[in-house]
Amino acid sequence: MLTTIFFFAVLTVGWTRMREPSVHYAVCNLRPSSVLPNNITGTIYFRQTHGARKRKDRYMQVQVDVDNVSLLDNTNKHGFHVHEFGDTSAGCPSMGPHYNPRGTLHGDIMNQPTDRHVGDWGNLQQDPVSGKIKVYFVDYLTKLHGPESILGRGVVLHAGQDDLGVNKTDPGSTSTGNSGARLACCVIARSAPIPDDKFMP
Ligand SMILES: [Cu+2]
Ligand SMILES: [Zn+2]
Repeated sequence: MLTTIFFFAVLTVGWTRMREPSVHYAVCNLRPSSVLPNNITGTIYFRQTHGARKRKDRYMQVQVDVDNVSLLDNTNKHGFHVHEFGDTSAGCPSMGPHYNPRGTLHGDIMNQPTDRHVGDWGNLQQDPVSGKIKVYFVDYLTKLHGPESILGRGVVLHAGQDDLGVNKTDPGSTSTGNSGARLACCVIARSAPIPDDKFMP
């Protein structure tokens, strides 16, 4: 009898836990690539509610705050992606190719999962006068939990504009969006809860 009660107690607690949404936080401290010196500094904040009831509430929220982006591209746009490795041993090139757990081609953040990499975040627009990038966006595909979690992987800010993979006959376009050199990068790390006011939707 006692065993039965215990069994159901464990089951009930387990079930409640499974249904409880959990909020995951991460940060990434952007620094210049050692192989392409510049003065970029910045922080990227991540928040995601795992198990939220509404689909939209499960999207990953990303706040990007970057300073001192030099004007290396006349469009003022910079490709921005998750790369496979959180490794900066030999500068940002050590982060390897785009994180691509599904074996798909490069694309835009707005594309279907079959037509983009998991961490394809398109372009960030810099302010041409101040050299700052201050952007908030959400992504339905990237995750801070589960088998495709981006924790421990790399984020790269590129010198050039991402062509979003539109030129299907160009291997550069379908792998990296021809985004050019890696200006700055950082490793995505689990963090303590981030205050709401850091996120500016
Ligand atoms: Cu990239
Ligand atoms: Zn990509």
